[in-house]
Amino acid sequence: MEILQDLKERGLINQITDEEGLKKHLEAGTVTLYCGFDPTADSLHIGHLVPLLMLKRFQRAGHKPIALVGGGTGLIGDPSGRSTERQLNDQSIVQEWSQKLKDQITSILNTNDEEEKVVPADNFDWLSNMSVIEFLRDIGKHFGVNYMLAKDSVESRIENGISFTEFSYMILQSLDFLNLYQNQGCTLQIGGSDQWGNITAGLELIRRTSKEGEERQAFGLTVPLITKADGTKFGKTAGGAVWLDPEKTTPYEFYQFWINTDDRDVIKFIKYFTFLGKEEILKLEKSVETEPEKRVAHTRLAEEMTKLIHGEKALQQAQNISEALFSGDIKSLTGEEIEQGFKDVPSFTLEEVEKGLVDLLVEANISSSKRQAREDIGNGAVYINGERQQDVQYVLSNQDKIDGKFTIIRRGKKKYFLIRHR
Ligand code: 545
Repeated sequence: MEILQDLKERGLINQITDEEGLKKHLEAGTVTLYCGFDPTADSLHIGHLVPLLMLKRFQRAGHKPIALVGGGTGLIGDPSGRSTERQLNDQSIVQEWSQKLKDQITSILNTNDEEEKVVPADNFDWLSNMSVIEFLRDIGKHFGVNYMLAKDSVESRIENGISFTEFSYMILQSLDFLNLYQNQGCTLQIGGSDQWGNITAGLELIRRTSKEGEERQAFGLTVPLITKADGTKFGKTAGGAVWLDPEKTTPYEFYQFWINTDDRDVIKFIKYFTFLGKEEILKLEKSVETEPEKRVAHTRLAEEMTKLIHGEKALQQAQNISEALFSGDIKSLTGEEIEQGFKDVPSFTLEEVEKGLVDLLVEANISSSKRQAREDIGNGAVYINGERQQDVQYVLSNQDKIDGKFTIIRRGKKKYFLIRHR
């Protein structure tokens, strides 16, 4: 199917600078396009995924994507979508984060050997070498201050203040577009709707720097802001953002995030985030209507996303953990899975090899006193690795250790505690 048509049907298009022109341009041959990511954090989160995966959609349609990391612009700070001035980060931090983003982006985009590899570009390479004379003489001259003041990103900041540094940001992003246009034949920039002003500024620069009689054609396309049926912000959980870095958001948490999607949003998210085709999506849509209790669409969304970002093995583990927590059959889990699944439960490090259960419950703060501990055990409220233990004399030993490292204690229906063994 034609790429723009597919994107439209998925609800992925917010604005295009010249839709008819872009359509023709895409039909005429391979188009080189780009999207930029500034190193303002050490990882992307799921809010950045839609434009990132958009690069992949274009790639699958035969076009050539460039992922740009803003090693240069990350030192300046984009005012777009922000109500206050950014705090500048040290150069060493920005460099470190740039590398992390590059690794993350390449690992997500380069999953299939058959597709051409996406190599990240870094605007530090050309911005850091530019002289201030060249910047003001050759580039700055093409930007009217009134034009810049009228941009949303600037206009909305006039009242509270904006530094010359952030005010100038759009010129740098424009310079990138011009540079990629001239050196790599890049004719399309994509981004979130907050990037519209920067993208169109770049198109303006490309036009203004063309030679007499030279026909220049370039385009901009933005993806919509993701909204949720309940009106809350997309991509946030009680624990904060949902990161793509497994050290920051475990694959299990990541999987759970998608599983917990509101019924009213699940099909929209499948269209936004997965590569599933029309037919399949239609079937899933039916299942939401006819058998919502089965949560077929939610499960599929969580599977597709976890596999895409973390790989097959991590998905398997996330499923094992979810299954074990649901059934209470903890014993079947590996140490690695335990670590992930019980990351946020209270934990206690046990030094002794053997320990009476009553003492353990008190020392680990699971029961409030010895008397309470005996009562809890007697009542059948205490479980070791998913199995009820009603013997108040019970002594915890090596055989209760999972992978030689962990014991899971549960009190009541779902209060879990992690015992770590030395
Ligand atoms: C820099 C130089 C360019 C082109 C683009 C840029 C970056 C752009 C920007 N983009 C956002 C961003 O967020 C931080 C990501 C890493 C932690 O600020 N000026 O860098 C987001 N972008 C993706 C989408 C966005 C945007 O990376 O465009 O809309 C979020 O969905 O906010 O030459």
